[in-house]
Amino acid sequence: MPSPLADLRWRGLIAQTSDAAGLDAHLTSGSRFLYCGFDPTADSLHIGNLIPLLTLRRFQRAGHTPILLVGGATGLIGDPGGKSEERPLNSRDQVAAWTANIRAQASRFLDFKGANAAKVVDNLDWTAGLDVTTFLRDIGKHFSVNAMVQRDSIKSRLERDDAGISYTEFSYMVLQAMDFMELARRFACSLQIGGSDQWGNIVSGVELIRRVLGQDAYALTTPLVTRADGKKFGKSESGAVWLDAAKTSPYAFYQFWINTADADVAAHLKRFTFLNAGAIDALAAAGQAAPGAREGQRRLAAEATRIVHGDAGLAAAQRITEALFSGDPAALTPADFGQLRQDGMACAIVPPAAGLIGVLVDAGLAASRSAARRLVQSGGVRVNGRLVEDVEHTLMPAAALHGRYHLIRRGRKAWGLAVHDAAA
Ligand code: 545
Repeated sequence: MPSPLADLRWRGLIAQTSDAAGLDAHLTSGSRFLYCGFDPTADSLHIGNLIPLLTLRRFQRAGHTPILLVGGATGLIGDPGGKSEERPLNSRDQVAAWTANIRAQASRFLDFKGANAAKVVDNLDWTAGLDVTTFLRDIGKHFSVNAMVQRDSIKSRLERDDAGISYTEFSYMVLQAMDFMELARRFACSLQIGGSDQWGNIVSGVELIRRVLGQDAYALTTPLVTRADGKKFGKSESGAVWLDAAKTSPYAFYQFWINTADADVAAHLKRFTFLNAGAIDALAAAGQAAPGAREGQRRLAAEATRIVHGDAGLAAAQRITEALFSGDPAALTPADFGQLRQDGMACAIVPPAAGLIGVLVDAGLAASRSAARRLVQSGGVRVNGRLVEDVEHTLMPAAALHGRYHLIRRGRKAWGLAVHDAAA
């Protein structure tokens, strides 16, 4: 079998591997099982989790079998890695609910059909029934506390005077190591991947498997995504970029990628799309020749939005983008207007025959009625794409899109929505 590692390396997706040559030989000599874990510490995954998810998919495309692990047990504990302080415990009900979300959301990225169909497991399945003396005797005995305190995630907390670490979080890596061994037993799973913050946890599992099962297992981490300007990747003006459409609309998601700096486009295309080297090199060349055209950004946005929100989500994002660019919202669906409201477009709920002047003030598009009048008289206001210069103009349901929506444009860049309440 061809090795997937060369492609991953070219894409900039390998931070560290244990035994690179051994792993390469292992992956080229047969179809293997690999896994990546996701703890239910929030109700949705975000853009940072996309890299390991897509990497699982890349391995699957190369003929290996991905296992998605949801941390129904580890989510009850909390990974101390990367956290400067102890995490608050979430309730069992909360963790169970989030586990269901994460399982459904992450599953969409994998293929559950065919010879190497993906699997989903929950570590609560083998942890819930484990009694404490068995755990301490069979698992704990293989861990040296002397070695554990040298791991970054724990060392950094021990070195601080103001924050320590509980025995609960200290034990976290033992649970993750036990998972890897359990999956090695069940499926002969031999590779665990994760972001570079997971290195210590993954290597603990590799060592446990060697000691207890006498088998080789491998670790591979992906780098944390950086931006050319050194700013933190994955934040938009309104905060984290989530994969859940109810938290970050497909339009907002698409715009996040459209706003990628020229210097980052090629690297993002490699990491966040399945486009091949030829296609990415061509887009990079096009970007050099005509930077203003932003062809790479548009392709990146289209590919990433399709991967996360499907064809319909991408079509909606492009429809809304085009409507706001041209000023003509005629093609927008009621759900598209819902996305604009969700994304925080200024919105006023209005009765039938609402006067435009008052609406401009209510939607925050004018500071006062007299300012609103001047705006309208000077030709600065369009309603559903049409110039309105009459200060007496009223917004009627009959003229609204879908009987409810008036998209108001002030000048070139400011937008607002007037919506006739469905109940009215
Ligand atoms: C648990 C049990 C295992 C194997 C792994 C785990 C989880 C792991 C961890 N991973 C992170 C995570 O974030 C929350 C996501 C859902 C809201 O904490 N100990 O669960 C992230 N991970 C993806 C990448 C990561 C990592 O899910 O590995 O590096 C982010 O890119 O932080 O047996």
